[in-house]
Amino acid sequence: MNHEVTATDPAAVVVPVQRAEGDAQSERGPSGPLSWGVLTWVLEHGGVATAYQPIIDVKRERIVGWEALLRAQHPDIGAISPVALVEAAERHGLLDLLTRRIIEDARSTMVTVRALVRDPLKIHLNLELSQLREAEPLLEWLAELDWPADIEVVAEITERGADQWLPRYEAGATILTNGQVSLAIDDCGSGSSRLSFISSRAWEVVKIDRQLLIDHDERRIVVLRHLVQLLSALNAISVAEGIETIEQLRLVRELGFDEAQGYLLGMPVPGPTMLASLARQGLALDLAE
Ligand code: G
Ligand code: MN
Repeated sequence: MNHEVTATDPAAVVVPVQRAEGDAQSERGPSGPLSWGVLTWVLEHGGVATAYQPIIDVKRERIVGWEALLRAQHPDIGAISPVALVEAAERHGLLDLLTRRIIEDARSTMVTVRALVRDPLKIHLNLELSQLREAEPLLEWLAELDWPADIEVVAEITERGADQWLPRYEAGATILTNGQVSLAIDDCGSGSSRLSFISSRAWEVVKIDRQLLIDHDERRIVVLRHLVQLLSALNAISVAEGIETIEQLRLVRELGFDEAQGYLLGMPVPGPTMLASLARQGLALDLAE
């Protein structure tokens, strides 16, 4: 009865390693802000989808969960950058609607995952810092949402562009943690990130931005090593983002990161593809009764 998501070599853990064209969406997109017309078209005509990228436990070499990622497509434009779509949705007051769509997709996908796999698993969702507000209906809804047993919900909050952790963010975070939703710092170490963010609250997870793992020299490695130790001392799970090479994976393992994510370990794929991949690993034989 093998229901575990295992692999001897994490480089072989899941899906193909090459930079598949299927993820070009995370990087391409029109330049300049998206128009209202494009935004409403993708929302109304099924142009928005959710992709799932595996997160790997570095020591046990197993999938521990997935990050649900926004993907969007328009017939004239092609793939739309999620960053541009989120920006436009926020500008037009439609970000909560977009977020709900992704979370609903993630919830129904995890219902099927639970029918295939018995292990405790995590689902990571993304929220903008601006969505953390006191008495925020989206947060209340998420905190009360019913998930399958043993699915931990982790809300990733990007610290990109944030100045400091404000009381209103804490109020929103408390709604989530009261509903057993864990909180993660996303893109930690990117751009103008602040160390004060890390110490602002008891983050369950901190995801280290992929920039920190590119072009790592001796000094950078010292910083990363101490960062991992710092996170461990704070009881936060450390996740290395954007692992694309075996060399980066070796480094991440050597530095003692808890978890890792990146094209090497698994591309973001549509829900049905992710579920088919789980089923192909024989997991369908271990259906929960
Ligand atoms: O901000 P956040 O970390 O949530 O963004 C995740 C984005 O990074 C997604 O769009 C995803 O497709 C992309 N991504 C995931 N893994 C990799 C990787 O290994 N390399 C690069 N360049 N991008 C990645
Ligand atoms: Mn994220």
